[in-house]
Amino acid sequence: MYDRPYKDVRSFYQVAGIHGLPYEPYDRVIGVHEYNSSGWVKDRWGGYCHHGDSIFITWHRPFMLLFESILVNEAKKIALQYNVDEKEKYVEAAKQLRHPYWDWADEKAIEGVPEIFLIPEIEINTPNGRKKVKNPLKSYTLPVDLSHPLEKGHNPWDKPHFIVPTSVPFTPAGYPTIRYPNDKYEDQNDILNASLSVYVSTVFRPGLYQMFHLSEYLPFSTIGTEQSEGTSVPPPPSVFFESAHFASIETTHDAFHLVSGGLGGHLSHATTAAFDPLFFFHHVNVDRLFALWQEVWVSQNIDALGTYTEEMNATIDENTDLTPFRKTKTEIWKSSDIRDIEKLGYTYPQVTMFKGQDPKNLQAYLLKLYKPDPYYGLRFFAKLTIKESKLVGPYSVRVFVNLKNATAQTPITSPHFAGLVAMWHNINHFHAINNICVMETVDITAAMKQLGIRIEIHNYTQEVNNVTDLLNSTTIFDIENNITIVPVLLNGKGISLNEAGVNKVEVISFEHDKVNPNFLEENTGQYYDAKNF
Ligand SMILES: [Cu+2]
Repeated sequence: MYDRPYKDVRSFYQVAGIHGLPYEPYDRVIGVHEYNSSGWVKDRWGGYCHHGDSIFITWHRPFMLLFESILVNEAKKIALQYNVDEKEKYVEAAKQLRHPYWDWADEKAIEGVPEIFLIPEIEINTPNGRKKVKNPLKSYTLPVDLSHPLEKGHNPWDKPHFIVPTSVPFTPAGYPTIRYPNDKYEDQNDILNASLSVYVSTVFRPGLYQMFHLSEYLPFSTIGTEQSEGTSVPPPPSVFFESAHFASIETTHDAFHLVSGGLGGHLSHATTAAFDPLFFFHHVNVDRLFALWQEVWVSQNIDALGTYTEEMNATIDENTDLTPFRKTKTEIWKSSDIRDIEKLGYTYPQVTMFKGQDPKNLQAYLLKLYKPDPYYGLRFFAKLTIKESKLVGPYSVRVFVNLKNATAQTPITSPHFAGLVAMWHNINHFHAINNICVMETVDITAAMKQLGIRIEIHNYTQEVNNVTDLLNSTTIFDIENNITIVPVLLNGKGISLNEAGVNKVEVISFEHDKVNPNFLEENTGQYYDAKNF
């Protein structure tokens, strides 16, 4: 795929270029929903990919399928080139080949990115014997310029005066994709692994743990939003309101993008992410998480995707074309076509393992697999409301517990660091003009435990305020003193809450170990305190 001419639709360049840059048609699909009639052409997102809407997760499925089918076809061709005594083995292997996933929430991920993505060279058995080759999983070298040259000093060819860019990196032809570049345009894998290790326990595992409890498609699939108070404009039709208090697959996915690319890295920006080969291992994993979630919650319910249309109008629903992915010469895949992965010709190990069993068994397995820390039971969350149009991402909003003077310089390895919200996806224009806020949560339980903060279930009857007869809401939490919110740009620079659009923080708790819990049921939660900014 790397070696094909870059204009060939089977080339890595063309397939990776579907997601964001270079904003050119793939396979001549120019899309029926091009944003050209509403007067905001200038701001429009030029890639095909969907983020921040209900088909984020379904759009990426045919994307992975396309990549995988091209990859497998290449493998089949290469297999035939081996000499007679090896050929059969390789032909069989090519038939079995599917694009692998990397589970970045597995406990092993705490040790960092697997070496196969980091080493510069690998030794493989080619049809012409054993050879050392440039490792195709470490980076992809651009055949043509990607994006446009930045200010002087910010372009890789400016080294040794290269300054890592804060915006979308410019990659000249002949330069590789990169993660956490230093001032010589070299990968900094030590920073990548150190940051990843923190994210695994603070963001990824708690995120997936929450996500596998969600029984409804919309809160599971995308970022929760609400409209700012005092806005008179009616809500845009494509926006889903009143979402979960919890992590969705998309928010957890966003955090992976931030942490894997770092400042100036391709994975950090939706416009360039798919050019890093690690992107596909990440997104096949996201697809796997989707498939597992479907097994837990949807397998018995053939109308499940109906929830797409319940909350949405005709703008985006299960019949929206997932451009540019062709199902046939004349038809484009739709979300309603890609529900059943087995019909699409693939599966995942844990899906097969639990086939035919009560979905609760699979859920229990997944909850055990991603249990963020040893403490089941009552879990505490900081829920943040962030105005989406304030600042173009990527940036993160960090949450610290009991560290009032925490700043952007406070290391995320601090025991006070609870987790973060990744503001990754591009500003959705509908959201911008309608003052849409995203609601995201950070699980602060592990940090509280580590700091010795009492988290056992309180005997609330003891804590009713004698005067008001109400529960004493500050029994555990006094947000002013206990919770510090620190927004940080990719370059490590701190910004104010106002600049980052942070409007509000609330602290809530839920019990996770109730039988068949559904976090969306209001009455399962305990509300402690809120602070507006
Ligand atoms: Cu992604």
